[in-house]
This record gives sequence, structure tokens and C-alpha cells, in this order.
Amino acid sequence: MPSGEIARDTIAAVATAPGKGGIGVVRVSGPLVPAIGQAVLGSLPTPRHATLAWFRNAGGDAIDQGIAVYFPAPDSYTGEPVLELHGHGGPVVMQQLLRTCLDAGARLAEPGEFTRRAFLEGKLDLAQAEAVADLIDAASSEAARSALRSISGEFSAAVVALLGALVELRALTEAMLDFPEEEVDRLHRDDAAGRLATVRAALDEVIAKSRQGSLLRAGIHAVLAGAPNVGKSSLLNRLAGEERAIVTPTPGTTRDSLREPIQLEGVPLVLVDTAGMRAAGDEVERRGIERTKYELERADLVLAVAEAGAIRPLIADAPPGTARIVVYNKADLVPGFAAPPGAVAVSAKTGEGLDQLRQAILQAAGWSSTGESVFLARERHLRALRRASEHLQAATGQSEWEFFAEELRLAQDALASITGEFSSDDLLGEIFRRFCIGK
Ligand SMILES: Nc1nc2c(ncn2[C@@H]2O[C@H](COP(=O)(O)OP(=O)(O)OP(=O)(O)O)[C@@H](O)[C@H]2O)c(=O)[nH]1
Ligand SMILES: [Mg+2]
Repeated sequence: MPSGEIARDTIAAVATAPGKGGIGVVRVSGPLVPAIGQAVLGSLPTPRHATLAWFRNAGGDAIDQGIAVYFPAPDSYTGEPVLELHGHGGPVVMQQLLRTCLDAGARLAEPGEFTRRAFLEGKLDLAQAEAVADLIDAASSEAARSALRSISGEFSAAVVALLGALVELRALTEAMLDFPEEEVDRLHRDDAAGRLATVRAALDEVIAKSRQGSLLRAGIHAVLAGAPNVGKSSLLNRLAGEERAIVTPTPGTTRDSLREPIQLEGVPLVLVDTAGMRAAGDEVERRGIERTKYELERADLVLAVAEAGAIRPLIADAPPGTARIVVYNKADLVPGFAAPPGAVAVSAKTGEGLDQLRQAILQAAGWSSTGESVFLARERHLRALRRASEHLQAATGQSEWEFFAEELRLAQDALASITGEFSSDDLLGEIFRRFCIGK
């Protein structure tokens, strides 16, 4: 058990979304589950069998008829005894059912408490537990797929493999510190450098996959900006696949920013249409342009739109360093128009060049669809991975074994914080198992 904290009380909650639905589920977990099952159902159902039963309150009145499933410990989601009551999904039925479980001795579960217990009972590690929330929150199919990979432990396995390699290297180094002989020292120095390089390469790979995954979580914030009437709103509509923004031949049509969540190849993207940048005609337009500036400052990616063949300068003030794609729209009006290198020519009217634009957006945002598994890492994971990387880099330049060992330890701590496992006992175990020093 990762923390030694023991959950003794029994928790209950409506597990399905609030509102009306065909089915609603009350979930109960903890030692009182058998007693609560008795009280509500009259008898405990056969473990892991869907059992049709009447649900009754403390007074014996029927609340609903539904399916009850009983999972004895430890083979349940939380690792504790769990009872699921699947009733008709109306708010009144669900509240009465929940009330009955609370009256029978359960307390209301806190948010995420079932998954927290699963972690405490060793059913999931931290990264897996976080992925459960990520799967539920996933905003795109690709994000959901990545979250599922994390739940199944793919991300954790990659982190644990890195930890294993680090622990081995630390064990060798600690042994070195105990036997500081010249001969061994030279041999170990070469070996350690090689091993460290291998770990760093593997860590870099995990970081790359995680960075891609963080795009899936947060989504890419792409802002369409440019002079009035160049076709920004038309492009938004095209990319969104529906008429979301108003389009007219009159410059200054868009007065306010409009956000439209879309997906490109399963990657979530928030497209922001903005008011065209020009000397403002009136107060509303002035405010619109202020908002455009605000959006530009927050953009991950700016789509700077101009008219094909136009000599008008591009206007899109984004902070330096913001990724940017120059888009020449209305290519249909300029036969034979070719965009300069790095820019994309499109026509919101005919649709030409749009696939190329989609690819350019994904690429500029840092997404490469290698088909390889991407880890739906959280900011916390990325920070931990980067911290580990910094310590390994510091270790690389170390000539003193003590400092080398210390950097390895810090890198290990950073990685271990991802899965929430691994204490220093593991290191001791590793040393003893491998060396049996002094017998
Ligand atoms: N021929 C042609 N016309 C286009 C194209 N894209 C947009 N238009 C036309 O250009 C005009 C302006 O389009 P909008 O999408 O409203 O342009 P905008 O940049 O959002 O303009 P503002 O909101 O005023 O800044 C409309 O009449 C569109 O029909 C294109 O690719 N080809
Ligand atoms: Mg517009």
C-alpha cells in the first residue's frame, strides 16, 4: 500500500451523471457493504452476478427495482467490498437510494474518493488513477485512447522501466563508494557513463511522448487574426464544418471573439475567430480589436490570414515565440497563386488547400502523428519528467561519485512521484539483492 493510510469507513455516492437517464447507479464501497446490501436488498447477491432485486428503504418500502452487483474484496474497483445498485436514473430514485445507504451507515463519498481508495489499496498507481479522471474528461477520441493507455499502465510501465534502470545504476554507484579502488573506479566510470546515456535517451523518449499527450489534454489554442475581410470567419466555418461565424462582404463584420472547439485527427483544438485588425471605426470595433490582442497573447498558435496576392502587410501581433502560420486565403481569386515557402494558400470558398492547412496546424502545434503511443501526461508528470532530466544532465557532468549518486537519487525521486511508488527501501533491497556485500 503506497501510503499506509487505511480507509475504514464506508462511502456511497451516485456514480452516474446528475439528471435523468435510463439507468442510474449508486456505488457503495467499504467494510459495511455486506450489511448495507442486506438492509437494502434483503440478502447479499451472488458475487459478481447481475441480480434483479427490489431496493427498499429502512422502513421496508420499495424505492425501485433494479440490478444489484456485489464485488467482495479484493476483486473490486477499490479493492474493498463494493456494491453497485443500478436503478432507474431519475433524481428522486437516486437520492432515495443514496439516502438509504447513508442511513445504513455509509457516508457520502468525496469527489474522486473511490479512485483514491483504489490507489490506497494498490489497485492503481497514481498515474493510472489520474488517467481515470482524464478518460472521463477526454475532449477527443485521441485523448480518450491515450488516457486508456495510461489506465492500462503503459505510461506507468515506461516510468517504472526508467526507475529500474536508475536504481540499478545507483546500486552500482553506492557499491563503488564503499570500494574506492582505482581499478574498479575506471571500469565503473565507463560503465556508468554508458548506462546513464541509455537512461537519458529513454527518458527523452518518454518526455517527447508525454509532451504530445499534454497537447491532447489541454487542446491547442489557435487564433485566426488578420486584416478585416480577409476571410477569417469563413476559414473558421470551413474548419469547424458548420456556419458558426457570420460572414459578410463588409469589412468589420466580426466584432467579438468567437471560440469554436474542433478536432483535427482526434486532437482537440480551440479555434478563435477575432475582429479584423484595423484603425477602429467605432467603440464596439475598438473593443473587439482589444479582445483580438488579448487572444493573441494567449495563443499557442496564430493563423495570420491575408488575401492571396495582396500587398497589404500581415497584421498579427503575437508575443515573439508564438507558433505562427501565414495563410493566404481567397486563392480562388488569383489563378496560379503559389504561397511563399512556409505559408499556406487556401480558399475558404472552394476548400482548396484546407487539408494542407490542417496538417500545418497540427505540425506547428507540435503534433506528429507517428502512430506511436502517446502518453496523456499531465502537467505534473511533465514537470517531474523534466526535473528528472535536469538531474540526469547534472549527473552527466559529475566527476565526484558522491554528487553523481545524489543527482541519480534526485532524478529517481522525481520519477517516483509520478507513480507514487518506490521508497528508499527499494534501493536498499536492490543493493542487497545484487551485491550481498560483507555477507
Ligand atoms: N472568393 C472568395 N471569397 C471569400 C473567401 N473567403 C471569404 N470570402 C469572402 O470574403 C468576405 C469576407 O469574409 P469573412 O469571413 O467575413 O472575413 P473576415 O476576415 O472574418 O472579416 P471581418 O470579420 O470583417 O474581419 C465574404 O464576402 C466572404 O464570402 C475565399 O476563399 N474566396
Ligand atoms: Mg469575421
